[in-house]
Amino acid sequence: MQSLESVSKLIALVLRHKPEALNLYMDGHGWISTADLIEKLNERQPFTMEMLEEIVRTDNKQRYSFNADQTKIRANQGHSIPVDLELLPLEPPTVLWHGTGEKYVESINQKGLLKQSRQYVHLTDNHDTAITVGKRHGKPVVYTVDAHAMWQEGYAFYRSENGVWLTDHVPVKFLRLS
Ligand code: HQG
Repeated sequence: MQSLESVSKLIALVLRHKPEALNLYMDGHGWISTADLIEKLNERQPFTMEMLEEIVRTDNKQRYSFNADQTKIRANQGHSIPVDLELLPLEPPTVLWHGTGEKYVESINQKGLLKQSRQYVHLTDNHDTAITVGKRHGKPVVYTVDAHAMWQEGYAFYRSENGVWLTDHVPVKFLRLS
């Protein structure tokens, strides 16, 4: 039997990037029917609501949320497909951080932080988290983002259900290598 961790990876793929991988319908707010998801996963290996609840409850980044009656499930952030998570603009902390790979520094220093394939640029209020995220891309480097100045100039920030800060683009003038 596959581990819950590998099922979780598949769920992340489906809920963030590719609902069609399991032939599932996603609504405009990123929700997928819980019953349909369980049915599709159960076609591959025995899979129950209890297992899904455990994945959602124990996920180390709290990547997923159920709606109130648990009939629907969605990813809290990280989408590459356009979904409206109904997040409200929120004043950010004075500084935020972005961890990335050293190999991207030259390009980031020219163009600022771009969202690339995702819906937003992902920022964190935790420096250690930024280092961990950066390690996913090779030798890590961390940028400090002058979020306060951006907010004052009218840039919108959002915070996902699991505490990730999101924005559309961080121009170079708000970035400092830390
Ligand atoms: C880089 C994980 C060149 C950017 C994490 C990043 C996060 C540029 C990469 C979430 C650039 C995109 C997202 C530019 C940005 N030139 N490279 N101008 N601007 N980049 O994976 O932020 O574990 O799409 O620095 O915790 O690394 O999946 O974004 O290195 O919250 O739940 O382009 O994914 O969460 O990479 O990670 P990604 P990310 P999960």
